[in-house]
Amino acid sequence: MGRMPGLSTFRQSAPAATPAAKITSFMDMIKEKFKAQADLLGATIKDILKEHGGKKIGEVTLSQIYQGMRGMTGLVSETSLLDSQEGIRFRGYSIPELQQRLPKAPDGTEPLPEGLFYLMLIGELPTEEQANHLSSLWQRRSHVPNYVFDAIEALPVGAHPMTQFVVAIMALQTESNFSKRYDGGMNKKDYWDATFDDAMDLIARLPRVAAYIYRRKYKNGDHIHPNGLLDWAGNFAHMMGFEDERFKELMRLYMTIHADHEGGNVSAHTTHLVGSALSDPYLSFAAGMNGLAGPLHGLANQEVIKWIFEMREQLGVDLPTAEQIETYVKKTLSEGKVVPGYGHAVLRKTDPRFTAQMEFGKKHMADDPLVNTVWRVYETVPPILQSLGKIKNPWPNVDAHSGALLVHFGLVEYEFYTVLFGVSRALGVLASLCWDRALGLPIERPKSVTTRQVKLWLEGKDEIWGE
Ligand code: NMX
Ligand code: MLT
Repeated sequence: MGRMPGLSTFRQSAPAATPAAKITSFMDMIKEKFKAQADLLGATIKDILKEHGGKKIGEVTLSQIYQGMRGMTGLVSETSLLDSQEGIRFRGYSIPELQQRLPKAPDGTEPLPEGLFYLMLIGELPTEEQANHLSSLWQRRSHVPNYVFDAIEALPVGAHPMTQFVVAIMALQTESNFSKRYDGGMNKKDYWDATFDDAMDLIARLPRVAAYIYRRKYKNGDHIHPNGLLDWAGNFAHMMGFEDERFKELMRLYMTIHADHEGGNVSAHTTHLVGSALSDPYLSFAAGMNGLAGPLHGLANQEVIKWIFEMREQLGVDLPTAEQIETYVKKTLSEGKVVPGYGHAVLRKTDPRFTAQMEFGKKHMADDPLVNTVWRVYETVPPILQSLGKIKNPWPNVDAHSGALLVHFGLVEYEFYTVLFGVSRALGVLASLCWDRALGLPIERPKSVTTRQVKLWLEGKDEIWGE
């Protein structure tokens, strides 16, 4: 692969707008605030467990252990909570509330993801100044060592962007504070501190790595320098090569709404599980991203747009009619495939993340035929899925909408979409990982059984498990 002139200076630059001292004291301030909150919550949990530790929170059925533990409460995650009817709330705030209450970019109307991260981490809405300090802090920490770019370059350019993304995260792992300090004999009471440092570094670096992959794969390696005056998502858009202010606003919204979906989804749960072995945040997050790359999870965002493009191509129209969509959906189902972007393991109503994107579409591109196709699919698919009688949620999830908005602005390379999801998901799962270590959560290790043992238990011939 040819290198563009100026690539070496591109690789070295690490911009920053706010004075270093101010940023260092901001980092100290949020660390202190976080630790104080964690100590408080740790004490509360201790009291709860002392008094109520033996209380049952539910019962586990055989169906649940054979069928993906659906509906089984088995985890604690502080950053967000999902209600099957209402959708996600981040520290108690719904998406429309966040759109109102989180700080915005100058002249912007969408929330800054920096604000959401602060909220998830500290548990309080940030001021505009705090969100801006976080932007500057991440700018300061965004330097990506050259060997990370070399690791990406070692892969064939045709490698899936998620493969390139995970390889880059693994290359970055050599930078882990947690890992170095653990090797040096770190006291367990300091785990949270090293996790915090790694989380900040990783979040700061991901847009740079992701944009590098995008420009490498789709723009002939013509890389773009970061802009130290922009916020995290705005700068990400800029480094990918998108300067339209509306696209930057879309990125701010996108990075906010994809960030977290309580603790049990595959990417969050995997990050948490791997982190429980004291694998450092880079190892844990890379594991989570491998889960996000599955088509039933984050990869569904590329599958949706691919499915719509194929439908339009087969029908030879830009905006298919409801009848045409119905026929195409039935064909998809008859071929033993899922309709991507529809259904959910927990949600039982339209995902509010879908609705937020629909509102964005109505505001900025109401006449776009692809966006209108998404809306027509929304009118057509649920009754068909419902009529099958087995699908628990016939409504759209977050992935049903995102691609059409991105295509509108020219981000048509749909294999890249899951990387966008992954950059956003870092905010939630890494904030959670800080909490895991601050609360001293232990290694996760549920009990498993064999079907032979289940049968013996059903026949009354064996105790199934025990302690
Ligand atoms: N199209 C066709 N069949 C479906 C769909 C769908 N969209 N959703 C569920 N089903 C099937 C499912 O495969 C299962 O079939 P079978 O009994 O033959 O194995 C049956 O309906 C019951 O499944 P549910 O209990 O309703 O769903 P489950 O909780 O197991 O799975 C999903 C949830 C999200 C994996 C599933 O709805 C799905 O595969 N959706 C399409 C892929 C997708 O959009 N994933 C993105 C999820 C959001 N994200 O970003 O992670
Ligand atoms: C997510 O955002 O993680 C998805 O909606 C999947 C889930 O919640 O299980």
